Amino acid sequence: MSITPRSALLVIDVQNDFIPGGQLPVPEGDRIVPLVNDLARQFKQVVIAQDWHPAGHASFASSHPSHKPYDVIQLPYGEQTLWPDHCVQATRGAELHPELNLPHAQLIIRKGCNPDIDSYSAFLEADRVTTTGLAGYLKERGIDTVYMVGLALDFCVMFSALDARAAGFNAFVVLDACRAIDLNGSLTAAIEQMQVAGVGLIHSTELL
Ligand code: VGL
Ligand code: ZN
Repeated sequence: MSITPRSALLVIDVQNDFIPGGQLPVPEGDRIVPLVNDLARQFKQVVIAQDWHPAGHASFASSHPSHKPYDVIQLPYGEQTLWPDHCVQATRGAELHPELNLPHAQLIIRKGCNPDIDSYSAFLEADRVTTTGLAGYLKERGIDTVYMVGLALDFCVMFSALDARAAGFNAFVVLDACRAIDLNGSLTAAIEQMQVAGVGLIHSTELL
């Protein structure tokens, strides 16, 4: 596989709250940053996804007084894992990691902005109907292949990869440029689901 002018890199949720010390830390989340920067230099087209919730978001355990973080509840669109408050719009925790170096990224797509609906995927909200517009943006630019890196592998990266495939793109996840939350077997399940969907699981050495 090789990067072409029709390839884009999607850098997913490399934000302070997902880094150790943040509100919803992904173990070793900070370790991917130098590799993400190196990979990004290989791409002309770089898109950044940013988890960007209003205060009181439906995915926050604090919005459901009888529940605690990591409980799973039923919302109108289906099952929702409840999280600690994280990536609240315009807070320090929502900012991109300070060492992320992506000066040539042309689009930052913010997701999870609807107070009632979560959005792990950078393409489709959790109601599975509302789009972020990202597929249209990429298609209008002639992109046919999307490479994904970032956090968390078993949530936002996986759902973005599945939706990239569903939208007709070739999709690759660069595993060593991701880290997982791994909640109740979510990492194993994510790998399986991506394989079934035809998402290529690759190592950064295949691109560098
Ligand atoms: C994420 C949980 C809640 C992610 C975002 O970026 O994987 N996970 N919001
Ligand atoms: Zn979130």
